[in-house]
Amino acid sequence: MRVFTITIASALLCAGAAAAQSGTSAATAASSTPWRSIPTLPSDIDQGRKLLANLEDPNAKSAQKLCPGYTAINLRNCPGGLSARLLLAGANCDLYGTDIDQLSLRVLFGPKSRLNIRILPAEIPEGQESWYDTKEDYLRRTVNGIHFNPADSELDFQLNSSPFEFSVVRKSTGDVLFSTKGSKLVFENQFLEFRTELPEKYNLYGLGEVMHSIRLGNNYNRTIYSADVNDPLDENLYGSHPFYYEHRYATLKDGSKKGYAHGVYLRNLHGQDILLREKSLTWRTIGGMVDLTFYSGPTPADVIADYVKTVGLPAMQQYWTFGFHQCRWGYSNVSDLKGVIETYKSFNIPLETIWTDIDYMDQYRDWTNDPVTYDLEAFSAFLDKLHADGQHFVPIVDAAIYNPDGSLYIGAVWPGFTVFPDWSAPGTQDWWTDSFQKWYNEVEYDGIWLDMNEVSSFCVGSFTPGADVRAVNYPPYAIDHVHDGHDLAVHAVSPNATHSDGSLEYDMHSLWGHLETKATYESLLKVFPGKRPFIISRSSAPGTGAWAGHWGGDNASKWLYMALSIPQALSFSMFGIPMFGVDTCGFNGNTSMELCARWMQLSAFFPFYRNHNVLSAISQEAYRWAAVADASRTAMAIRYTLLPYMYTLFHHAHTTGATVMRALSWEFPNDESLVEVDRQFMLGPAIMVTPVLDQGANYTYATFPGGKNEKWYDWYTYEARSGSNGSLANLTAPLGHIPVFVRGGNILALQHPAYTTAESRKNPWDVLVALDSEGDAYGDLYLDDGESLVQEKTVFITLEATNSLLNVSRKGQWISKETLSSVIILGVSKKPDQITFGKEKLDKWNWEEKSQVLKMTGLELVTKGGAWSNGWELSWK
Ligand SMILES: *[C@@H]1O[C@H](CO)[C@@H](O)[C@H](O)[C@H]1NC(C)=O
Ligand SMILES: *[C@@H]1O[C@H](CO)[C@@H](O)[C@H](O)[C@H]1NC(C)=O
Ligand SMILES: *[C@@H]1O[C@H](CO)[C@@H](O)[C@H](O)[C@H]1NC(C)=O
Ligand SMILES: *[C@@H]1O[C@H](CO)[C@@H](O)[C@H](O)[C@H]1NC(C)=O
Ligand SMILES: *[C@@H]1O[C@H](CO)[C@@H](O)[C@H](O)[C@H]1NC(C)=O
Ligand SMILES: *[C@@H]1O[C@H](CO)[C@@H](O)[C@H](O)[C@H]1NC(C)=O
Ligand SMILES: *[C@@H]1O[C@H](CO)[C@@H](O)[C@H](O)[C@H]1NC(C)=O
Ligand SMILES: *[C@@H]1O[C@H](CO)[C@@H](O)[C@H](O)[C@H]1NC(C)=O
Ligand SMILES: CC(=O)N[C@H]1CO[C@H](CO)[C@@H](O)[C@@H]1O
Repeated sequence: MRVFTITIASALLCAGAAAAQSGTSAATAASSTPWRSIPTLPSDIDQGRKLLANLEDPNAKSAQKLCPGYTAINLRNCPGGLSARLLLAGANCDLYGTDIDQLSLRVLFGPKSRLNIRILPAEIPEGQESWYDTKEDYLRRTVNGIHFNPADSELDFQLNSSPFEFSVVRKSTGDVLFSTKGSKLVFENQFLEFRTELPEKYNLYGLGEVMHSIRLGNNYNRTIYSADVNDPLDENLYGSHPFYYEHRYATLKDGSKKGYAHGVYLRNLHGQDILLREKSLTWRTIGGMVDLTFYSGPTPADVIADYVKTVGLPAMQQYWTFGFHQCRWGYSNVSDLKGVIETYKSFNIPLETIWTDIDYMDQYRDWTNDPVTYDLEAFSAFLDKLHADGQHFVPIVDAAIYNPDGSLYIGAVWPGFTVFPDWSAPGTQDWWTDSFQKWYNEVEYDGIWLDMNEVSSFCVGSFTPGADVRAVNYPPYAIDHVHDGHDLAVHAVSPNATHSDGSLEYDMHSLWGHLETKATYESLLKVFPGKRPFIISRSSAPGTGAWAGHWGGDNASKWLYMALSIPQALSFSMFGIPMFGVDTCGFNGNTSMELCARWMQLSAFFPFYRNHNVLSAISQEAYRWAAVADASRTAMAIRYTLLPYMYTLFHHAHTTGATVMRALSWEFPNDESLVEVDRQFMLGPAIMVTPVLDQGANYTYATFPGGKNEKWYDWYTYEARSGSNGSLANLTAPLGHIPVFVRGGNILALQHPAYTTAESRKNPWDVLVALDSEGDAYGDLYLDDGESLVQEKTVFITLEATNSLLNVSRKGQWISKETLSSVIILGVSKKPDQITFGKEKLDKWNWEEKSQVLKMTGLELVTKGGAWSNGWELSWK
């Protein structure tokens, strides 16, 4: 084995640290630097080194051409799958690291939709385990199927021994889903490469976090490596999600199409490039092992739910978190906050939660309040009033911790010299929890916003030297990182920093935010015993959704970013982080009245709904322009009416991995015309949203999937239209109007909106039945106390309509006392003779021939004990 010597330039000073050292306060240093900017490094930093990413380097050597590949021997069946030994099939190429001579292959099946392939060095020298495999504690394993019989799987694994190649096949169709045929496996200590063939014009989705339209192209490069950067397009951002699904369409005998989707997850968070080419996908990482899991689907919804189950089902959120959140960088004191809250109220625009960015801190240090502008006593009084009004407060917490004595790992972030918690160290969790607990005694926050956790450092820092024979700051293969220049220490903790458990930052980098989120979740469980922690994190990894939501990061106040927020959200649906939203109206730069009005309406249909912007930009609260205020009130009224539906969708996400925001192609998996649709989306199965995304437009184009027999009802007018089968409809949408349609076949339990979510929960109910063309519909409703992690009582209500009968049944003990106000049934083609609720004949109803809407009111009288305290039947015959 060849040993790499590390020849890194001696410790670098960075602008931030130098300023702090020479006595300039950190605050000044920070405000004179653009927000989250990339520091200018000495120009000689890359001297003598390759400046180009390998992907951009025309002279980069090809591992496929130069490396020998492997031969498989000792192939044997073993419990739940098979195993083999792989031997290097020729002389070392040692191209981007040191070739590993012998590998072991383990294939595991089970349950029937999953197949896991693991390849790692046959012998791992002592102390090098963490180079290759990520601890189960940090990132869950996907398959534990030793008791599963591979014959029962929906997938087949096929292997060629010499050269070693493998394929994964869908048994039911014979379709080859993944095949390394014709390519070599390259396995070096700092480089992995494998390639699969793909069908022509493949439809592939996922592989984040990157800003892009939903469908990735057939000639496209993707890099995954967590980074602190301002949402540039097509570059690696804050989170790492090496998961994709592919959607294929088979033509059946009768000429119709049937969709089949499958998923692929690489459980390896090292920096990586993924090369999408006309008929292939090449995966390259700068370390780790091959740990691939295949999910057989066959629908995108099946694939995503299966993937999400393996990485961790999303956290159930508290009810209030679905209210509207206002934030900005630049709320400079408590009276600023009060002013915002009061103004929202005076404009009658619902405000659930006020957030603070780093303004509240004392010299930008975590868990502190500025003694003047956010004086603890005044702030406490402010929070008491806020809570008494049923509203909430969420502050930011940064990753870097101020380090006055400078004894530990040094970086520079807002406070100046900082240290970074090491999640592998034994005392870290207790200290973290203790810090949150002590702070809560002073500041009664309701949730936590985790920022800068990629983990970001404004300078190339110092370190605890680690014994490593790899070139970790300048790995031989340079990923196409958003921060140019090949040095992985730029704008981050240096990859040669050593963790307490002996692992190197190089192998752990993209897990930092994930582990911080987990630690924060544990802390909040102590601060709020028994309650669901509310956390929004910037960095994420597979499974972060089990503890937190995510926001889209530092976007810009541009129309393009509003449009891209939809594919961003859909990607995070795929990644199991449904609690997603973006900085509504835009973060960087000045928004405009029109953009903000459109955006406030669009985000009202995202699970996480927050307006936030940068210090230097103009204020953009919803009341700043009359048209934005109107647009916001309209959209919020719909959102709050739909809160019980949103909450029920989260219950399903939390228990089954179902998505909340959905691409049209997930709901209509056989319709090939939808493969690129990401300017429209669905909220659950019932609601389709088609926003205006272009400046100056007062109309928008919509596809109505499903063909002639599908029914779509306009949310506002109840007017019905059928599916347009691929062709686009031109919808009128002047400022203040966002087109929303209800898909026939769904029943929605709606609650009258109020100023806060708590007040909304006390309002009467309506039921909206949107019949399909057969006259059927289905819906459900989940209710509980809205905050407890473990619920004593819950209720699950099922609403089913068929043959002019609505049958409502309930399971569970939770009682909500609010009565039923009205039932509205859409698609009733003939006037009923009689309407009965249980055994009672109803008088207050109205049917309109033109609209085919049947409306019954005054139902409070027959539901005095609460709309859902008993099952009931309503018939219109
Ligand atoms: C670790 O990397 C830093 C730069 O990020 C460098 O200054 C330092 O010398 C390196 N340490 C070792 C032990 O290589
Ligand atoms: C992707 O990488 C290839 C090199 O493999 C390069 O030639 C091409 O320009 C890159 N494509 C894009 C869209 O950046
Ligand atoms: C709070 O900050 C604002 C500027 O954002 C300033 O105009 C106002 O005077 C400050 N109020 C107090 C009480 O400090
Ligand atoms: C935003 O608007 C303010 C006030 O009009 C102006 O001073 C500032 O230059 C604008 N910023 C940008 C980035 O246009
Ligand atoms: C859509 O139209 C095509 C022909 O234009 C037809 O073959 C197909 O069945 C239609 N799809 C639906 C869902 O109606
Ligand atoms: C859609 O309608 C708008 C007016 O509402 C019109 O300006 C536009 O040209 C229409 N688009 C098409 C393709 O007809
Ligand atoms: C749409 O905008 C056009 C041009 O700005 C205007 O003439 C038209 O009346 C508008 N239509 C609606 C429905 O607002
Ligand atoms: C109503 O639903 C319940 C639960 O599914 C079922 O037991 C009952 O038979 C249904 N009633 C009618 C009239 O369909
Ligand atoms: C495409 C685009 O507008 N990207 C911008 C995103 O925001 C950052 C920071 O404001 C800019 O640097 C990018 O140009």
